[in-house]
Amino acid sequence: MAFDVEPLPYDYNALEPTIDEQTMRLHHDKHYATYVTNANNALQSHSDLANKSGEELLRTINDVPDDIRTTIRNNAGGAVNHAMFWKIMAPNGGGEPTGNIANVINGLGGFENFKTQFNDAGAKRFGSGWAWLVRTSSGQYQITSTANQDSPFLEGSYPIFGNDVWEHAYYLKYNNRRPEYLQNWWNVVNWDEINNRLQQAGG
Ligand code: MN3
Repeated sequence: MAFDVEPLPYDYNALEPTIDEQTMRLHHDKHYATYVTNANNALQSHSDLANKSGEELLRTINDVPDDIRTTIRNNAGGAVNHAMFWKIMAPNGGGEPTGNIANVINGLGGFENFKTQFNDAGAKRFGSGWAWLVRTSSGQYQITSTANQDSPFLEGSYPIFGNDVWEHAYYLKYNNRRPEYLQNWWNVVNWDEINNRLQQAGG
């Protein structure tokens, strides 16, 4: 399949003051768009992979030919991760979790405890990567983190939601203060979309 640059579901400045307009413009139009372009370029020479979705490509990464495997891991990963990221944020987001995700989070020790653990996973990710809540193939919910653009799909887990802790996600506004970004990010979390993803994950 060819990846599309999915438009932001809100204006570039809609997540202010949590995430500034310039960061959103660069992050969406440059960083994300480049992952999409690179993934599509790699797939051009492999028409046999044309029917696979991004999720399928990542779930079956070992079936992707050697010459493009790393490119797909990084760039299909980047395309899929960011397509999720834009949607799980919203201008009127934040607040306490609602619906089924509230039950999952309560099962993991409650929202305050959950935020602390999730932020810790993001803060301790050395270099670039993501913090995640995943549903494993055996139906367990876990807070994890991955390096680079590695997707939980690579390990057979479903990414319920994740936060991007690459410097490009926060550096213009927060500089080196990643923990402050992680803390503020909860103000723009879109629980409705996260509940949609939880359902897709089978939870
Ligand atoms: Mn990013």
